[in-house]
Amino acid sequence: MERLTLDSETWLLVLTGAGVSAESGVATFRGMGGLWEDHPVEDVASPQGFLKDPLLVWRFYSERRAGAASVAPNPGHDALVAWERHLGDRFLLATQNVDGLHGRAGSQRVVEMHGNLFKSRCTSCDRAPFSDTTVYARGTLPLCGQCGEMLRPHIVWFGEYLDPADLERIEDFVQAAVAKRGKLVFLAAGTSGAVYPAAGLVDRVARAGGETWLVNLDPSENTHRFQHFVQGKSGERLPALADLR
Ligand code: BJW
Ligand code: ZN
Repeated sequence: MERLTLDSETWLLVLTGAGVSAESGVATFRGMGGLWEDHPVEDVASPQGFLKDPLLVWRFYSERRAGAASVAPNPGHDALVAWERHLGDRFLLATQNVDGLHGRAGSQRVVEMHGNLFKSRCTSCDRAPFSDTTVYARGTLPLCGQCGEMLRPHIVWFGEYLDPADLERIEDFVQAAVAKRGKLVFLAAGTSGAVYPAAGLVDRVARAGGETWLVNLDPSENTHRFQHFVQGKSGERLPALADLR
């Protein structure tokens, strides 16, 4: 297997997707076959779907809260923690996962691009997103304690903008690596490369002159845009991939 050297010149940007949590027992997104209980995923993960049937959407997210609370990080998550300890501020983890497993494993420099399953926010007032682990009973519509309007999961749905501050943090990292003349490396793991803007990060780093790696079970939609492809399970491949110097 090819190995990735992480030395004192390396600036490493990692992007993770659902595949990294698969070995923890969290269903991958496209692994659900694009359906949840016969509903197209776009119906339960879009603002239109929420307006149409908020109870259905809350049932979907409550079920996923219940599922994600009972799982634990796997060796893939742990490997990323070790790399971060080695590289410090020359490491950044951008995750599309909303399950919070990277934080639970011990990762600290994490950008949760698509939000967090264990947070909610108000659909109406200026109350900040807050921690919410509640698994709401079927038929319960949670309301804001401040204004009485509906709460919603703190998740980035299809057609919604990612938090510009999150995208800026990723862009700042790339620019800092270039400015410091570091060796910029991008590694994506466990992601189908189908959803933007995350799927475009490989091109951003390539344009900046960085080296690009993909660790994935199957070839992804954008495999050809990576210089190195390591096929396999992230829980097995990541712990063996890096040479820490
Ligand atoms: C393993 C493994 C193991 C298995 N080890 N590997 C540019 C071009 C075209 C379209 C767009 C574009 N820019 C924006 C869009 C629209 C849209 C989009 O990308 N659509 C595409 C489907 C074409 N993007 C958006 O709407 C984004 N918003 C935005 O850009 O706003 C501005 C804008 C709006 C409209 C138009 C234009 C601009 C928001 C995207 C939000 C995504 N949200 C979701 C759902 C909510 C979260 C939730 O409920 O969980 O986030 S979608 C879903 O996909 C989820 C995931 O985070 C995301 C990515 O999925 P991921 O992680 O890649 O998982 P899978 O299941 O797809 O793949 C798993 C992979 O792992 C597989 O390859 C397996 O082989 C592998 N695997 N086991 C290693 N053990
Ligand atoms: Zn409110």
